[in-house]
Amino acid sequence: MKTVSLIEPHGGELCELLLTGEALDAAREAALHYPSITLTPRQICDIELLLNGGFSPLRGFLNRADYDGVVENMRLADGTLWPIPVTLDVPEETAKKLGEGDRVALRDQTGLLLAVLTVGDVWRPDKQREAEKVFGTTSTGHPAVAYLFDEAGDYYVGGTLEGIQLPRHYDFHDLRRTPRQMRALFEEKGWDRVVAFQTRNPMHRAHKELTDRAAEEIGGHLLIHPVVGMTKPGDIDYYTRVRCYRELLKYYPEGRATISLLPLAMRMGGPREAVWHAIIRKNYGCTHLIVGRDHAGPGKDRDGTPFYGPYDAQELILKHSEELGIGVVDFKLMVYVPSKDTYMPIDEAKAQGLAFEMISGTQLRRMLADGDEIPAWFSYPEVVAELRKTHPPKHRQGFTVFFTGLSGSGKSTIANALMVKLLERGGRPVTLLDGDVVRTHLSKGLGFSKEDRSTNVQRIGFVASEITKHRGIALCAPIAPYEADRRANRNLIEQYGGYIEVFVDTPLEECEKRDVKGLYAKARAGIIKGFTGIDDPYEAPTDAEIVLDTVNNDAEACADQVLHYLIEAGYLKDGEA
Ligand code: PPS
Repeated sequence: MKTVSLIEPHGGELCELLLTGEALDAAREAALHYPSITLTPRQICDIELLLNGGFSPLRGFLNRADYDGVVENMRLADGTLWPIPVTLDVPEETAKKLGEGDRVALRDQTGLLLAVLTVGDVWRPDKQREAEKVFGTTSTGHPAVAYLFDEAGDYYVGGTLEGIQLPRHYDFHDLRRTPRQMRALFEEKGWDRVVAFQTRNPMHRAHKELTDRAAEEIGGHLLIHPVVGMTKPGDIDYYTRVRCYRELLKYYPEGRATISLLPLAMRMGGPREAVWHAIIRKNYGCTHLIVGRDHAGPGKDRDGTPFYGPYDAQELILKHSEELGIGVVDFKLMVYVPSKDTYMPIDEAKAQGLAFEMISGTQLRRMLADGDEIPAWFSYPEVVAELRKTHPPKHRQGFTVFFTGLSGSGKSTIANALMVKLLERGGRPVTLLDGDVVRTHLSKGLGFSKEDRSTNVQRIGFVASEITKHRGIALCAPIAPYEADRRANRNLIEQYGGYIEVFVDTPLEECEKRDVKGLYAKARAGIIKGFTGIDDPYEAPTDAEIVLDTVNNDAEACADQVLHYLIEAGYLKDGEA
């Protein structure tokens, strides 16, 4: 570990933007007459840090000159180092109504007034340039670039803020400290040197060891400062993480460490984000920040290329640490050395020719899903117990079996057969969302246009995702002719449990021959228009988990094939549901 120390205890000037007293009452009153903008979840995170001083020295959302400077060379117009554009993005119709000097009420999604914005510049940014310069890529495999291109409004509104109140939180009150409260706590405890640990993942023994070492190294204390605003999609939810951190905290020597939650919306911007993290931590009164391998990196692009080099973030932050006025504690990956029953940096273990072990986040998830024992050297029993509560083994998770295929392919019959087989086994509740039946309630009134079919299929997906989240079994059997809808459902459901797509691959001729409902005859006669397979498309799945052949196998055999898959894949345990 190498440290660079430039100590200025308890941060620099704090730029809090919250009004008080009569000014607050007057602003509240006046805001009744201003137009409103409802902030997005990410903007709410940003405004919290603007108002509470976490983003000092910013006094609002960036105006154009500041934005250009930040994008081009990481500096505000006055030359101050600032690496990430903090902008208020809005759709064109909102932007068109705004001009310099206008005042706007900024509200959360429930209508709560958070701040008044005095508009400065309104402009259409060059998003390609922003992505390229700030994140070093225009690939939407990068979450912040995907957000910028697909979700952010096309215009930015800059301006200064007068804060009315901070966004409301109903959770973990005792752990949510503002920069001012954090500084006050350090002062009260007499902690002059505090190293912050940034994290968006659960912490285990390796993290405990390295943070302990970092505090020792600076001769000070530790702030565990996890991000609970927005992190990388797919991360472990912060409620679980915070319960884990609380348990871990008990393992530090008395009085060495504390924890506070940071409502930051991460951009996963690697090197630039590391510099941002340093500024924020300094505002929170920390004197040092731990910066590790691939700090705030989004991992790899879709083609497997990493977005940033593993030590790019360390390099950039070290280059600027003097100007930032915060020390940097860099660390290498910590690994477990069984022969010494201890943790040490990987390069030390290698240099000494020692065998070592480690478990990656992905491996840990797999071990939890398989119900495997987590070794004691890796984590603490209380932390593992918390993780197991929200990440039960596969056979305790919910799942969705999504049948797709032409009308008359046999979806409903097989799904029904599977349902009774699951009910026979018992254990978990089973819901069948059959195409025909769903159209009598959930999707009543929808027709068979492309839009209506999408709505229907995605409604089914939404209900299935809720069932899966609550650890039940959802069996769905619509035609679901479009790949995009099936993919959307898969993405949604996989967040909560299993998604198994079953392509009931019955050829059109066979479906037409069966024609149980006489609909193919009507479609051929032109009585029904837009019938799937006749004059409406069916996009056959290419990535289904199971493909069923109903010509050579009866419904029961097909249901057994699915059941067998569910057991093999671990969703069902032999002998129980
Ligand atoms: S979709 O495309 O997924 O929304 O279709 P779905 O909700 O499964 O409804 C299919 C059932 O509706 C009957 N039906 C039609 N199917 C396809 N195309 C057209 N135009 C159509 N009109 C009515 C048909 O009976 C389907 O039932 P299944 O059980 O699939 O045979």
